[in-house]
Amino acid sequence: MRTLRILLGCLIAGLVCWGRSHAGLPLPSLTFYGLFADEYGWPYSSDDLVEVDVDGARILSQKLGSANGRDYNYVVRVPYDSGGRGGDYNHDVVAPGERLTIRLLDRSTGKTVLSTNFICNLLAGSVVRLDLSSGTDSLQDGLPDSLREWIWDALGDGNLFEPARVRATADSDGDGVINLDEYRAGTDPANPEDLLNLEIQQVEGVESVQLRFFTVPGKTYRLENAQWTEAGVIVNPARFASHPTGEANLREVMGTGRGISIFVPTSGDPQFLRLVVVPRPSGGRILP
Ligand SMILES: [Ca+2]
Ligand SMILES: [Ca+2]
Repeated sequence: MRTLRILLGCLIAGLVCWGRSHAGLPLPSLTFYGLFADEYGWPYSSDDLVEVDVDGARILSQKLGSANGRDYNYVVRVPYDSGGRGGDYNHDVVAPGERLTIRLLDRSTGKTVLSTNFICNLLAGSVVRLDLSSGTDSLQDGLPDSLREWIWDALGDGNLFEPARVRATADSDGDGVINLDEYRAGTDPANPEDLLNLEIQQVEGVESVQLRFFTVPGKTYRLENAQWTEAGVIVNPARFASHPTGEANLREVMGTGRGISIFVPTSGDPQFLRLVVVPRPSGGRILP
């Protein structure tokens, strides 16, 4: 009898929750993930909160994750249904046509740091990447104004800062890499000692070259090789190994905040290789 009561209790609780949570037909959840970064491009700390609102009502709040070893620091799964609400509907889920807000909340101040909202008309089960940065770009050349000010404070002539004094295409610290490329690579555009630099050396006794470079957490690196053909230059992803004698079956490596070595087999023919920081999509994108 006691077991039956418990079962009945669970069943009734389940029915109550069902009635309150879903007004329409439950659909596969929506998944949102991406990187919340500050005005300098650095991921926010894991003490902050990711929150989701539907038409202004909070439905979800969770701690921000860590970007260590990966290029995103949050993943939220939002319950989805087909809509068609009744009078007892509350916003525990999102339905097509409702406004969805995703924001980053500073836990210590309770203030919203970053926020985006949109009318939700996604396919059920969609996985969407949303990257948000707190930087403004008044010149619209890809460089956040705060980073321009950082460069100006470190290298300027003491006059008042104006965004137009530091442009994305300039190489302010003279290390050979323009400010925009340093921003994309996560290196300091005001420090000539900090840049994405590739050291190359032949591995003794093995038909392989070692490529060593310093990596930045949250960045993904890809190696590419160029081939000259009658139709022009063709650039393709190059495969590499994690050890001198390992199988070259890797295409990308994630930044760790430390130096990383990758190994490329040599065949005797000249190879033209370059290291690329994989560009992150701006705004949101729906993955297939
Ligand atoms: Ca530079
Ligand atoms: Ca630099």
